[in-house]
Amino acid sequence: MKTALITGITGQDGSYLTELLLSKGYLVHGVIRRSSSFNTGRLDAVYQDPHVEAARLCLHYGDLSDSSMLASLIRRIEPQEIYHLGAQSHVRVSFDMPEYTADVSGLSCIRLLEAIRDAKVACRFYQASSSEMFGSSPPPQNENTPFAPRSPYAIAKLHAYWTTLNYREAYGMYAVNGILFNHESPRRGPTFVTRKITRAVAKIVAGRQKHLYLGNLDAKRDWGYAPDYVEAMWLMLQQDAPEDYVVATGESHTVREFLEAAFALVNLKSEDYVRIDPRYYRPTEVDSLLGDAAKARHKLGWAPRTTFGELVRIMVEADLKAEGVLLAKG
Ligand code: NAP
Ligand code: G4F
Repeated sequence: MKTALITGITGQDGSYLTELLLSKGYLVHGVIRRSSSFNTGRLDAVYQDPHVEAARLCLHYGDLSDSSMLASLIRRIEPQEIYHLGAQSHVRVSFDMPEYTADVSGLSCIRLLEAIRDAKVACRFYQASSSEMFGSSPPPQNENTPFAPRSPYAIAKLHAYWTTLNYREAYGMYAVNGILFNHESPRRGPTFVTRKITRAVAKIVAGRQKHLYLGNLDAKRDWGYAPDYVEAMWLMLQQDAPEDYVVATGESHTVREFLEAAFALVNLKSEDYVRIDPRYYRPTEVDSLLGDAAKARHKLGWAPRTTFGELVRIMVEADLKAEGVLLAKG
């Protein structure tokens, strides 16, 4: 049985990756933050009572700012694979908390890589890098596109990106960057734009919300489906040699297009409900992301399985269900 450690296990990607690894027979360890309320909701479907001897999901309290905790955990569980998904992952929030973001989304990568070196374990390492690092570089973006970061979040992620590459070159470690473009799902955090839209659609239909306040509707994103993307993460750690990969759909849409598609599913017009609130503008915006995932397709055999239209429908339907409303078929 292989052992994996996931940071950010309670997040969107962490929960889907946990399901994937458990289905492949892994023993999965995850780092969770101590919180005054439960933060394991996304893991409910796979949660296992730690008192059961054969439990294959083990959760450990910790924080990405705490090197000694991370190091002792790695020494104790000796994972063969580490998926470093934990981060302060909200771009707009990174302008409000730049130092914290640099620490948790940037320096945490060094903490983990140093812990692996120190423990002398043969461990493969995945760094959750981001298309946000491409910033103002014009689309399409691939592994050779220059980085031009536009947010403290992107700068933090670049620190981690270069650290991963440096540890691979300097110490011969199997350490890779997955440069993932935006990926969404019904488990997406509610303050990211897609989920904010689909939740609002459902609440408007249910009569519980009147308006939806948004920022820049002209930004373009390459949106995929999170369960498809965690498969690419796993594939990256199963190769003969460590390399970095872009993961994307190769299709780009504006926020306005996502908005119109979501409202159209319930036969409403977005302009009747949407209001623009400048508080959601960013001091510097990433205007256009469109990924070229040819390398992942050829070398990993990976391809997205879910279209833009299917993604919008999956998310709207899930939020309608949560509000107790069913969407008519067709
Ligand atoms: P997410 O839903 O925001 O999850 C982030 C995870 O990190 C959560 O489990 C969170 O714990 C944990 N975390 C945050 N601060 C922490 C800290 N100080 N110590 C320990 N854990 C901490 O993010 P996601 O969408 O799953 O994304 C996963 C990773 O991929 C992130 O690194 C993100 O930056 C990166 N990424 C995401 C996308 C995307 O489109 N989703 C694209 C490219 C890269 P709580 O649950 O307690 O908050
Ligand atoms: O959904 P968003 O907040 O995602 P963003 O900034 O692209 O970042 C996400 O994808 C990155 C990959 O490129 C990840 F690394 C990162 O962790 C995160 O998962 O915003 C998407 C677009 C932006 O252009 C934003 O300005 O939507 C625009 N937007 C318009 N109104 C809004 C809103 N974004 C948010 N969050 N909230 C709004 O009201």
